[in-house]
Amino acid sequence: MKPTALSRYLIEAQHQGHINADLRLLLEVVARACKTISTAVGKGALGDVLGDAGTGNVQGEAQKKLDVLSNEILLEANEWGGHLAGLASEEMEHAHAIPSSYPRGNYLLLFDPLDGSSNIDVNVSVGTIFSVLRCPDGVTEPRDEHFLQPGSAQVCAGYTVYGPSTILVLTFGRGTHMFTLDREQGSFILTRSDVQVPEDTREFAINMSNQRFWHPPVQNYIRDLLAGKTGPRGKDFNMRWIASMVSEVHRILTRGGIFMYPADSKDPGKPGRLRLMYEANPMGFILEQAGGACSTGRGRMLEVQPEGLHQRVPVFLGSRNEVAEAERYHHEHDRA
Ligand code: FBP
Repeated sequence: MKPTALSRYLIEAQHQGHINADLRLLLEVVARACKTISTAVGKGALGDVLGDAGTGNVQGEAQKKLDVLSNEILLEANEWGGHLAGLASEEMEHAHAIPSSYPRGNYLLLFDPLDGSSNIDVNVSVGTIFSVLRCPDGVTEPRDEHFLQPGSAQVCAGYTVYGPSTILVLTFGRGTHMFTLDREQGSFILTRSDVQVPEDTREFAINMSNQRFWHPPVQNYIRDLLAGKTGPRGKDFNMRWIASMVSEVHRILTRGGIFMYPADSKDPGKPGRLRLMYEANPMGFILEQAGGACSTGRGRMLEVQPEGLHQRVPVFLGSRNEVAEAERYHHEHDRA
């Protein structure tokens, strides 16, 4: 059978009534922007794109040159297409309404232009994460508050991982599908449809260096994982930590696992490290559509009512039964 390119896949989804023309266009534009980012990431030192930009983002984190460049690529590509009412990014303090000089559409796009960017300089995989929401009726100049919708309201979510191959993973609520970039042809080709995450796992991912700051339920849960065969879980677990969420989620979609970035006492002002709107929610949608789960440890991620564009949350995601197990430790602790 002839391989299916993303464009054809989206046109067929439109013909079947699963997406409308605007959403198809939006996804085509995001995919094109990701190809451009993939080229820049791939050039590495030859493209003069490595290292710090010398600036900080809204959260006070040092920006890499590629953070800034990826943000510009996504902004520029999406601004004039006519399918969006507004955009929001990890790299921008506030939402950006589409200027009145361009046609406006009904969607809102949120993105983390280059997640895991601390890995760029060491040539480890990084990625772009995005989430699509509907612009509330009657709103033509969307502001931050119009983006504050729970993850269950997402119409589409995806990420692109820039690794040995560049892979775009997408859901619009009808399963999770993977498209690999054919670098010669310049198009994304469907390489796995209806991905299913194994329900059980023997692999976990957490930054162990934060152990002394973890709260009791996480301490107890990880203690029991580490106890292995002779502990209460009765099986040995393996551990991975890439420090690049997109790569960790990609591994989990491929062979299962649980990934965690819990809240801790290191900086009590920060309820976790990862951001709800453009990291946890899109990954949650992607995982649920693949039979996995995404939780705050105390409840379904997609049901969290957001309070801020850059809000942080504790994250437990991956194989469904293991995420349920992590939640059990939280509920037991809360009951005691
Ligand atoms: P950024 O959004 O600032 O890139 O941070 C997110 C992230 O890089 C995740 O991709 C990764 O899982 C985590 O931070 C790594 O954190 P740590 O440096 O504590 O291991």
